[in-house]
Amino acid sequence: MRYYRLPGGEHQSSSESLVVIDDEGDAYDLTSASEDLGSFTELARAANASNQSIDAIARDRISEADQRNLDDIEANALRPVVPDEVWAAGVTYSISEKARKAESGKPEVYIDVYESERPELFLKATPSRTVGPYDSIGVRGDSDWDVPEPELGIVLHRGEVVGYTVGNDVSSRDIEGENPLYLPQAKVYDRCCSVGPCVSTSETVEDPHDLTMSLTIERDEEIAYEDSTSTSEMATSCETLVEYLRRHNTLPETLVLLTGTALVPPETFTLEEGDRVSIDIDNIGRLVNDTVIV
Ligand code: DO4
Ligand code: MG
Repeated sequence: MRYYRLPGGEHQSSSESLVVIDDEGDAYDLTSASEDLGSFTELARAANASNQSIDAIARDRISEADQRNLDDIEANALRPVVPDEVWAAGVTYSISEKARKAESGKPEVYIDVYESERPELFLKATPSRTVGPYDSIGVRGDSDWDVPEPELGIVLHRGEVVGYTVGNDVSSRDIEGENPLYLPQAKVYDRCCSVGPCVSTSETVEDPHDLTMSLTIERDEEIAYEDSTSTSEMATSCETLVEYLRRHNTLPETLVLLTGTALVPPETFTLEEGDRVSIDIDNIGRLVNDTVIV
């Protein structure tokens, strides 16, 4: 099932609601049924405490929940979770390795990491730097070559995989290309990350290594770039990424791990203010953001 965070319903005291779209495609406001289910994190806590799956708890509450209009869900969705930390993996697809080799004066570090067992993992964003659907993603004002990076996001609760979301690891290619040690500046800044529109549980996603992912960038109402690929192209697995992230590293309660970009616009492309970026991943949904210079 797919879980959204929305502004609260008309007759509710809570300012936000946890809304589920069930397997039949109907939407229910779980917070209207139980005030203790105000967010996906609270639902994950309840599942943990009762040793049930997240979807089983939601199914139990649906009969008492108000139905929500499907039309306004994606348009009004907020970040589905507010992750304490967002981490990201790099160079997990062959296309990303090629892009790094082309942009960097030190291509050997990328070839080496692509071929190594240990993945590249980096801290990507904090809650204040992470935006949700239809909010603006940021491009650094001191960078001239910037791209969205569409990535499958793994959602972890207390270190366990509880679902998947869509993520955008917005990045400066020229800052990282100048020197790999500038990676944190190429990756971490205001509005550098977007997640949403929902969390889709592992049962709904089925195989995270077999999902079609598409990227569309619109400029002045025309398509400036579009392409699609599959997560089956990933050279590592989600399990391996999670296993390395957890090593000697106590994870916060809610964390999103982005699994690396599989789509890279041509070298002549750079994001501009006003560009609309849409990322679709099968069985999850579409994450849409406009672009601002920060
Ligand atoms: O090594 C740089 C990061 C690459 C990255 O973010 C990606 O492959 O998605
Ligand atoms: Mg990336």
